[in-house]
Amino acid sequence: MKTVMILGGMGFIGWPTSLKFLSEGYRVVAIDNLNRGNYNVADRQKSDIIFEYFDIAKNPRLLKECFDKYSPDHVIHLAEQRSAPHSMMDRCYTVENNIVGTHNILNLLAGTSTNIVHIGSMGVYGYDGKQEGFNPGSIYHMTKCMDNQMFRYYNKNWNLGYSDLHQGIVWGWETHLTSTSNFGKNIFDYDGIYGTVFNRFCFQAANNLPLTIYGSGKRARAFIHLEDSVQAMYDYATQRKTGTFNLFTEIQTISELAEIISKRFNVDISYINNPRNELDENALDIKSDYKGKNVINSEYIDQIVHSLKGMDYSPNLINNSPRW
Ligand code: USQ
Repeated sequence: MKTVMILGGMGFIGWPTSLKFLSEGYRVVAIDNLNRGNYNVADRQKSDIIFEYFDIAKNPRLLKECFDKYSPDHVIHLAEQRSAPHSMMDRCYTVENNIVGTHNILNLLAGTSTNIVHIGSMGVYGYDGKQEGFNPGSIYHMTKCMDNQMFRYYNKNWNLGYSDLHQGIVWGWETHLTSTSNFGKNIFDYDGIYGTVFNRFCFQAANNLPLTIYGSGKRARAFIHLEDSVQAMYDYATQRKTGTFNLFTEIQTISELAEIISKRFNVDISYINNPRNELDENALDIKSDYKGKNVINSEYIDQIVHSLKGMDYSPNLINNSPRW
């Protein structure tokens, strides 16, 4: 039986990825520090997924013990602080967690045949329309640029097999595997720090709250559905494609998304002074290396909004983004 080690294996993308590999017959070892909460871990431990609870940035010794014990064929690396707003509130934590964590695993992979798949971010290019060179807009995106440099170096020196997948904004909630398993719901973030724009708009519509467009909303962004993101990680890991790849299925502007959802659910749009330091308008001429199957459409919007109705929330987390 082949083994995959999924760093961040309990998170929003990590949990569905763990279930995906399990469904494909892998022994799955999910390592997670649960820094986003203890989401259904008791239920999830009833699955055949092996759960190891520690922080890969702080415990390189435990990481080595796990690596020696399980001898993974593939490593999927999702164990990073993944919020751009949070990275501007705690720059040191984001750098220490993301850069040291990535290096700790690379240090173990040097000279082995285990390949690594890492989730990067389309934001490394800066969203000024081009994809030539890195131009990160947040400390979070800066760490993704530095990760990429480390993958290239380990590849050059030790012939490391790596797939650095610069993905667009991952939208959606459940995958077909999380929704049909008995191990509880996937994480869903609606707040202004961890919630991402499309998911936030769906949550706001479900609660009859105005949709929060920052600035004019004429910013174009790349999007990929969670199901496609998971499938892509599986494909790149098992096909051992080495290099840096861009993964998204569609490009939408924030205001287009808000208008579709606003009309469908008859909710207002609220234009808020942009808390972020980013271009107010942009066009994107960028290419994707992966074709996802799922696009944002009214069927998906209805499905997500309806399933979010009735979820408890804290009103003061709707507009809690830091300014930078
Ligand atoms: N935005 C709004 N209103 C909101 C929230 C966001 O107008 O209520 C705008 C932001 O100003 C930004 C855009 O929507 O222009 C996207 O923001 P986001 O919070 O959805 O996404 P972002 O901060 O870029 O980061 C997210 C994930 C990150 C991933 C990245 C992919 O948190 O982990 O890497 O998407 S990408 O955007 O392609 O870099």
